[in-house]
Amino acid sequence: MNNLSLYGWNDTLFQLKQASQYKHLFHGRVAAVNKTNYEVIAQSGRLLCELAGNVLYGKSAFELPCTGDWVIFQPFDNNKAIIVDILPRKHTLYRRRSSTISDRQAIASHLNKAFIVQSLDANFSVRRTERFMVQVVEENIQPILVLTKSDLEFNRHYVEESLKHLKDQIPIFFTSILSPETILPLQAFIRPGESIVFVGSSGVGKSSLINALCERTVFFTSEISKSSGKGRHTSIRREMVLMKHSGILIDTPGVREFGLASDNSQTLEDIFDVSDFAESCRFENCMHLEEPGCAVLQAVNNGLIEPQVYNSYLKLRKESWHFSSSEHEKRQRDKSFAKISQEAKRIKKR
Ligand SMILES: Nc1nc2c(ncn2[C@@H]2O[C@H](COP(=O)(O)OP(=O)(O)O)[C@@H](O)[C@H]2O)c(=O)[nH]1
Ligand SMILES: [Mg+2]
Ligand SMILES: [Zn+2]
Repeated sequence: MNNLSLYGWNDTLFQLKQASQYKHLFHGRVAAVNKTNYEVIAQSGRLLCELAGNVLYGKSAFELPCTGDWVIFQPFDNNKAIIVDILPRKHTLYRRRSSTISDRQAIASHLNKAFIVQSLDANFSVRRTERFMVQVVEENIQPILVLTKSDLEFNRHYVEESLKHLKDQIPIFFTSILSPETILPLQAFIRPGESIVFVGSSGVGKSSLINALCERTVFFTSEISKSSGKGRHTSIRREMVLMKHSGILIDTPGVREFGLASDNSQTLEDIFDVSDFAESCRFENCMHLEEPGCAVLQAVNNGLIEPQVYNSYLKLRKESWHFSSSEHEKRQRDKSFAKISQEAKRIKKR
């Protein structure tokens, strides 16, 4: 028997369930997504589930269950069930599906925190931290930067200097799986019932960190190849585990590219501290590019915003605009297509 409140079940979710036509059935949380089925943690245990037709065909790919989703199911056999409904998603981490312009891909949902994991060797990158932060903050998930392998040689001064424009917005932890005292503060930072997703490149130590936090081996870790310095891909799916009764940890395989699936310029202004200056721009709709009286440009010229930070802001803003306008266009297209097919049905009936 599982106590689902350990897995994050709460009153808000209970209320959401009441709105479903299937509210009299059981609920559970998706722990892993396999090629042809879903592993769901329910009160009765771990179930293998498939999707009911109405769920499968009534939705876009990004709306199908992802790890962390709460679902309602109809059991049909020992440990087997059919998912008939998905509770509305909150705090979901999306990314842009690679090699598409505006397709979202859901990574995990119902999240409280996101651990952005980077190793203190060659992997450390402020630009990548900013990119993850935009996507995480957009969904009101708290971002945390975890810098791993602190037992290796690294330049602490350089690391701290390059993060100084972010330090008020993201807690930073230095960890090493070789020193338990660096793991304890992170463990204490995770509150009971909270869900945390781990994101970052392959080989940075996400799975090792989860094992250290859980104080047991829940995930395989990879050996670093001596020639390339890179880890092999060992995690191939997103999977949720329970940390010693106090938090839900979701491992993800490293992605080579993390394209923004964001459509809110305010998030970007806030992360990059542009909003403080933007209030003083002469024009209310200032784009901070070359307008006269732009307080943001002035801050760049005065050295209050570093040029590389400003450039990073522009780059991510462009990407996010591109995504949201393409997504908007696609939605309009889908709408007019739905209209045409309805019209066609009506004509047929006549
Ligand atoms: N020196 C050192 N190596 C680590 C640390 N954490 C992980 N590693 C090693 O880094 C490699 C990749 O770790 P893994 O957890 O599989 O990375 P993942 O791909 O992000 O899940 C493994 O060989 C780990 O032993 C650390 O804190 N210090
Ligand atoms: Mg891994
Ligand atoms: Zn401006």
